[in-house]
This record gives sequence, structure tokens and C-alpha cells, in this order.
Amino acid sequence: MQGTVEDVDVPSASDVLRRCRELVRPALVDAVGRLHPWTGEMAAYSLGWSDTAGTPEPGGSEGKGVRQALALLGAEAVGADAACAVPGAVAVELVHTFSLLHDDVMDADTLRRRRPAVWKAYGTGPAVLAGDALLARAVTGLAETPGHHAAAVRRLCDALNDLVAGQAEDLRFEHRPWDGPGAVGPEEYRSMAEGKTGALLGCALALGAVLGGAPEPTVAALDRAGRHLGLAFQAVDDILGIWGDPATTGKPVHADLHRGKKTHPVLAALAGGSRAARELGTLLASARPTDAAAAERVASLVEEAGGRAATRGEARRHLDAARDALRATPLTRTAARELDVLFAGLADRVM
Ligand code: GRG
Repeated sequence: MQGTVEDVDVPSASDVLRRCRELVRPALVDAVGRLHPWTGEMAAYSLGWSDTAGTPEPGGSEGKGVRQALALLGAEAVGADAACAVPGAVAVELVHTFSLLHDDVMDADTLRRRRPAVWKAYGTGPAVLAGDALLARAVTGLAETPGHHAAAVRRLCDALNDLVAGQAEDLRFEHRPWDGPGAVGPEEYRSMAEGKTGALLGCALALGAVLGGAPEPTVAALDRAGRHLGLAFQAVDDILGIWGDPATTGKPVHADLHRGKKTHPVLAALAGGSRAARELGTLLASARPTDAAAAERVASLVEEAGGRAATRGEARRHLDAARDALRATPLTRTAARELDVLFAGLADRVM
């Protein structure tokens, strides 16, 4: 995620994320500090700040901080000071942390950011409670924010409902067949991905704009940009789940294939109709790939049938749509440039 050599004054996506993380950190620490000490300890672990003994692990396993950065840039893009968006940034980062925590429970994923998932480290019951605590804190913090707080809370609640709907579809798709009348169609996939991933990215940008006092059409344009970014982001996430390097992603490879998750590369490969697509369809219809060799075979058939390339194309199309949404609304030049760099970096990410 690098800026170009010629554009010396344009920060890289990593620079943008770092700057925003530093601005939000004190408020995030304060929010976690308001939790019950036990849920606070699990929250600090899940944010990558400490180990299971509560010992600080600076920079250990933190996430990229995408959502908090989008909130701050959303405010700057409408000409406001980033500081006004910090409560929104905290809220979306807490919701994101909560959703990963609960997602790992639902999917029985044991590893997150190279460490045991919270439910593995602390137990399922405590992990669910820690997620609940994060969610409650996110909403409370935003509701306590002076100015525009009703509109901001409304935005966050809408995104939460979309997240639940997206996750519900994602889980139910696991039990749908790969082809035939019950197969998951491209529109259904898109709606699921927009709900589970796009809604919070859109909300982050929109919250920044709301807290920055922007008019509704500008807020809506930023929400739309974030949702398209989310669709690109999820497409890349699907690619990383099959071909990513576990040492970089911090998650085991092929977990989605083992679970029968309806990811974009596999759905696109099956839609291709090639010999590899037919062989893939037969293989998936016979059984879920339970061991590493079977998953490896599925992955190479998906690649051969064009699923990886099609998903790259999908990510590229939504990145373009996200950029178009930004261009369609008047934004401050510096923030618009930083958003552009960040969007491109996220569509090319390897973790
Ligand atoms: C909102 C009430 C309520 C429930 C949530 C569990 C759930 C329902 C939804 C799960 C949503 C989910 C986990 C979507 C995946 C989004 C995604 C691609 C996450 C990865 O985000 P990164 O790459 O992660 O930004 P890091 O590790 O960098 O923070």
C-alpha cells in the first residue's frame, strides 16, 4: 500500500491509516476503559493491545483500522476537523471488533490476526459477552456525543441491522447447493456482501460527514462510496481466504472452502461453464473439501475456471464505483486524495 514516487506529497494508504489510528487511539482506550474490567480485558485482547494475562503487547495483533480512518476522512472530506468525527470512529471500530469476535464464534474460527480467537482464548460465553459489551459501548458512546448525535445513532443502527441481515444470509448460504434452482445467484451474493461488509464501511464515512455537519446528499454519497468499497473489500477478502498467505492474513487458508461458504471466486468459477467449472461442480456436489489436499484441488479448479480473475474484476468494478461516488459530490481536495489512495490500497491489499 504505497504512494507513488512522483507524488511525494501524497501519503501512502499505510500513512493515512497510521495518522488516523493515532488520532483515535486515546478515545478508543478511554471507551475500553469504561467497560467492566473482565470484558475490558477481552476487548483489549481482541484489539491486539494485550495478551490473555492483560500484559500490554504494543502493536502485536492490531487490525488495519480501516473503519476509524474512514470516519475521520469522512469529516475532513466535508471540510470539518477530524476531531469531531472521533466518537464516530470509536463507534465503528468497536462495532467492527465486536462483529469479528462474534463471527469467529459463529464460524468456529480458531485464529484471528495470528492469535487464538477470543472464544478460543477465553471461552465462548465470555467471548459473546465481550462482543456484547463492545456493541453496547459503541452505541452509548455515540449517543453521548454532543451535536448531530440522533442522526449519527440512526446511521449506526441502520448499519447494525444491515450487518445482521448480511451475516444471516452468509450463514444460510452455507446450506444452499452450489448449482441448480437453489443455488446462490450473483445478486444474492452482492446483497449479502454489502450487508456484512459494505454497510459498516459506508456507515463509517457517513458518520464522519454527519458529525462534520454535512448535508444529507453528501452523507448519502459517502455512504454509497463506502458500500462499494465494502463490496471490493469483501471480494478481496474472498480471494485472500483461498489464496492468501496465512503468515500475512493471520488466518488459516481455505477455511471458507471447508465450510462451504458461498464466496465470489467459487460462484464465479461455477458460472463459467468451462471443463474446469464442470469438474469443480461435480467435486463440490459430492462432498465438502474436508482435508488440505481436497481444498487445494478445489482452489486450483476455481483458478483454472477463472474464478480468481472474475473476482479481481468484481473488486475493480466496485472500486471504480466507489471512486465515482466520491467524485459526484464536492469534497475537500486533500481528504478526497487520501480517500482515493486508501481505497486503492484496500482493493490491492494482501492482509
Ligand atoms: C451488528 C448486531 C450485529 C451483529 C453482527 C457477526 C456479525 C453480526 C457480522 C459479521 C460481519 C463480518 C465479520 C464481516 C466480515 C467483514 C470483513 C471483511 C472483515 C475483515 O476486516 P479487516 O480486514 O480486518 O478490516 P482487520 O483485522 O484489519 O481489522
